[in-house]
Amino acid sequence: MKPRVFSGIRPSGRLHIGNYFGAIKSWLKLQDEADCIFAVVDYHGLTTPFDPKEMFKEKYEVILDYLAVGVDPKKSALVIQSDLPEHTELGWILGTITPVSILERVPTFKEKVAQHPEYVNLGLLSYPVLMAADILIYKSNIVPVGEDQLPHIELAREIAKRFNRIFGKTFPLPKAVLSSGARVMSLYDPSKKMSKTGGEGILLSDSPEEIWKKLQPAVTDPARKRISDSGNPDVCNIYSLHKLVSSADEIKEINGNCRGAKFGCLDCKKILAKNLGMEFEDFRRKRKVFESNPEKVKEILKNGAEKARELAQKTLREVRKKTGLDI
Ligand code: AQP
Repeated sequence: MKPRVFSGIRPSGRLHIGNYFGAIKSWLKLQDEADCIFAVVDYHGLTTPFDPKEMFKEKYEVILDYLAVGVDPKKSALVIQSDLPEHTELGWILGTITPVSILERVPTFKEKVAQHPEYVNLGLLSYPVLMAADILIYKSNIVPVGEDQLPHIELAREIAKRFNRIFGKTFPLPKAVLSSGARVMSLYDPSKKMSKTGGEGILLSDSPEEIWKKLQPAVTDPARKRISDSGNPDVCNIYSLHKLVSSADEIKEINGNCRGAKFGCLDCKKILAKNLGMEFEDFRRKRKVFESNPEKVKEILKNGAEKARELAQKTLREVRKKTGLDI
C-alpha cells in the first residue's frame, strides 16, 4: 500500500516562496509516490484575526495557487477543511485526551498570544489538536511541512500514541518530512520566517516587477555598508534565497563577488529577482488558466471532498466504536 500524505495551508493570503520551498515542493514530489490529500485549512484560519468578507475569496486563491504550482487533481485529493466536518468531530474527541498544559507550551501558541494579545481564543489553543485530527482522520503516515510546524507534528504523534494506548491501536504515527527550504526567512527581518500575514513575502504570483520592488529594500549582510566592503554570504538572507533558485555556477560566482567586494548587494538582488521571476513564470501562466475556469476548480474540489470523505468517515466510524460512542 502507498503511504498516505496529508498537508494543509491556512487561507491567510496567496502562497509565498516560503510555503513553496518549505512545504509544497515536497508535496509535488510525494504525489508521484504516495496517496496525497492537500487541504486549505480554513477552520485554522479563524483562529487569528481575519476579515469574513475576504475569507471565501482567500480560500479560492490558495486553491488556484495549489493547482497552478502543480498539485495534480488526478493524483491528489484537493480539499477545503470545512467541507469535511469529520475533521472537527475527531478534533473534539482528540481534545478530550490532550492535556491543556501541553498545548499552553506550544511555541506557535505563545507567538500568536504575543502577536495578538486581544485575540487569545480557545481555537488558537486547540489549533494543534485540530491539526492532529486533520492528519489522523486520514491515517496519514507522512506530513510534508516547513520547520515551524515540527512541534505540531510531534504533538500529533503524542496524541496518536495516547489514543492508541487508551482505546487500542488505531492510528499510525505520522512523520514530518522537511524539504531543502524548510525555513525561508523574512526579507526585512531575517530573524523571523517569511509569512503570509506579514505581507512582505514574495508571492508565487508576483510579477517580476513586484519581486524586484520587494527585493530592493531587503536586508543583506548587516556589516556590509558599501560596495568596497567585503561581504559575508553566510549571514546574508539574499544568498540563502539564491541557494533555492540560482544555478551552482551562479552561486559560486555570487559568493566570490560578494566576498571579493566585486559587486554590490543590488547587483546580487538583480540576479535573484531574475531567477525568481523565471522560476514562477510557468506558475503565473497556469494560474490565469485556472482563474478563468471556476467551474473546473469547483469540480476538482467536489471530487477531492468525495474521496477524502470516504476515508474520513471510515476512520470516524472506527473511532466512535473504540470510544464507545457507537456499538
Ligand atoms: N517561511 C517559511 N519557510 C518554510 N516553510 C514555511 N511555511 C510557512 N512559512 C514558511 C510552511 O508552509 C506551510 C503553510 O503554513 P501556514 O499556512 O502557516 O503559512 P504562513 O505563510 O506561515 O501563513 P500565516 O497565516 O502568515 O501564518 P503565520 O502567522 O503562522 O506565519 C506549512 O507547512 C509551513 O511550515
